[in-house]
Amino acid sequence: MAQAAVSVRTEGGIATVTLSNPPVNALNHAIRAGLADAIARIEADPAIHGAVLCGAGGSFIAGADIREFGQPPKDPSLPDVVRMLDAATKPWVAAIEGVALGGGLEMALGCSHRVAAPGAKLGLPEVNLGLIPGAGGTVLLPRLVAADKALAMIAGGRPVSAADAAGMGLVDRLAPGHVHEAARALALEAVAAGIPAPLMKRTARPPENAEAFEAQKAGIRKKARGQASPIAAIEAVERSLALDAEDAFHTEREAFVTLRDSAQSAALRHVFFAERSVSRLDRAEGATPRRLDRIGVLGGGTMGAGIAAASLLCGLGVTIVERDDKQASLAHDRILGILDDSAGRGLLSADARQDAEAALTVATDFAPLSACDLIIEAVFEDMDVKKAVFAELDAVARPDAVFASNTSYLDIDEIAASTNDPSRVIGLHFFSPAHVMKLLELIVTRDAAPDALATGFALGKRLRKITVPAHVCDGFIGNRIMARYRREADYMLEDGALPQEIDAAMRDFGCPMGAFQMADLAGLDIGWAMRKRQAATRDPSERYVEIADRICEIGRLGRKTGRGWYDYTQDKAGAPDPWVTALIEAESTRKGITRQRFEADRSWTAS
Ligand code: 3H9
Repeated sequence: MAQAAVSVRTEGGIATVTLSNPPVNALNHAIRAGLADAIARIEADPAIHGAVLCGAGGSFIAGADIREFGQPPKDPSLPDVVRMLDAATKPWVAAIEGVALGGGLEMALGCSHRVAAPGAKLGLPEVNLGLIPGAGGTVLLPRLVAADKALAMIAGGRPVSAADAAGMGLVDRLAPGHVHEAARALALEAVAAGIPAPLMKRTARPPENAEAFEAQKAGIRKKARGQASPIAAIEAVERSLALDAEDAFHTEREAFVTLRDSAQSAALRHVFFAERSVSRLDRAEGATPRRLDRIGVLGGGTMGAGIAAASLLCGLGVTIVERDDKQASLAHDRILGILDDSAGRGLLSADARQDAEAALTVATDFAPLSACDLIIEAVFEDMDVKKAVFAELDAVARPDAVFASNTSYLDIDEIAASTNDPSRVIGLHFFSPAHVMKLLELIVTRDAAPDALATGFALGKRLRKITVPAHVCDGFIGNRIMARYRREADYMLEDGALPQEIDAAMRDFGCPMGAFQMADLAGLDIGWAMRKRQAATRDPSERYVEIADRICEIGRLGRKTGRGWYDYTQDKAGAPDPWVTALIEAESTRKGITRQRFEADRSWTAS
């Protein structure tokens, strides 16, 4: 029988209120109504002295039910329920395990106390959906923790660990054992000791360092790149500090509703569901992924090293194979460079950095790959080279190991057919830099076994990537989209624009980098090889821009060679290069094109 949306069980004067809405206990109308009813009943019942609030299924609450946004509102609203909790005269202890996100954390803030399991994550990720918290998060959090900590959570959207939450005072107690029991014990203590003043009756806590707080806000504004919600988050926290709680609560709600009804939030909510619906494939449905502890990577160039680092960063063991000692040493340095960079950015603790290095094996022969569960080749983009590599793999790999090709364009069915067992061959197409980019294309080969495909999805999940299945075809999905988009950018080059102008317009629009910067980062050789392959079948009447080929022909292959569309020899970020400008202008002249001026279109900023 399905569990009720809200169930209440009372023992020894303490009620345990459990919310259930699988899979993540999103706060839909049934939950809100049931909880409002439970709060009122508990307030009125003299036999109940306190309550524990928990989520069913091993996790607290992932937030408001995003599917309900855009539908006519139904009372009680989430802010109403949070206010009821905040005003309760009896102790309410939130028992947090799994996640307490968005409206889920706001519920926990409404409670008088919070207990968290060590693995729990607490956050206000609304900003990622183009929103700010709308049930009191911007009012209650800065009344519990220092304003700079609150702003980081509200405008950054990234959840914090239970330990960090305890450190800042967001969580009263960590519960290494049974979180519900620990919450119950705290509720009993609070019955005796009394509860603290409701957050709505408190004043906001100033930042620990006023100057650093201003710098923090400036950093958030700079990173927002046209997105409205981080700016709205700063404004909401500023109002929370300046106004009394009641006024701040009302203005937060108004700002939330404006953002909720905006095109940006609608688009980001669409992306949220699209990213989840895309990682599905009937052929892998119900299949159990194979073991995934150690990944083999063939080739330690930009891509291979990136894949290895991405895997190490997510706790997997990695064996990387290069053709000789010199290349192996370069691959090793590249991987450690990425780990150090991640540690430097605070994404990896010193201990985790050491563990990751210890989990790395670098080899110059295939024998150590026999210990790997999944082996990804990232060698030179050439069919014969890839087939030779897979033939060698057949001889050393375990029979249940999955083989994956990271090819960008080659026919993986043909590669698979050259192996002893094509059912274990899939494609895993990473995007550069592989430890950063979230997209992973899972190429569904003709004969792939369902559990080999499920293993590909499992790896994507482990690496925290969005795994998109694609069938075997030239360029799969991402690169086919890229090819069209680059074609238009190349036409613009010949017609009058310069790479730095196009890239600047794209960055202004909100892209992290422009098309030419991105090409330099990924390396220009793969696209060049693809264009050479397509040359024989290209329609001669189709417009073809040769500028990129001219650049590659003299060995400018992007960042890795110091020069590409930009010059990286003096400026690490890449400087516009007069040589490239002269080449582009010469190509326009050669084709008899009168160069025109392009302006960045800023009309989109108005919507
Ligand atoms: C908010 O709270 C606003 C308030 O401040 C104010 C309101 C007035 N709603 O990601 P997964 C679904 S805004 C509805 O694959 P995981 C998801 O679509 C909200 N559905 O699992 C998927 O469905 P399906 C603030 C949701 O284990 C299934 O659950 N909260 C919601 O990798 C499993 O999800 C957030 O932004 C939701 N809120 O990750 C948190 N959340 O199976 C958003 C999930 O049909 N959620 N679903 O495809 C997450 O970050 C992750 O889903 C979570 C689990 C970490 C919870």
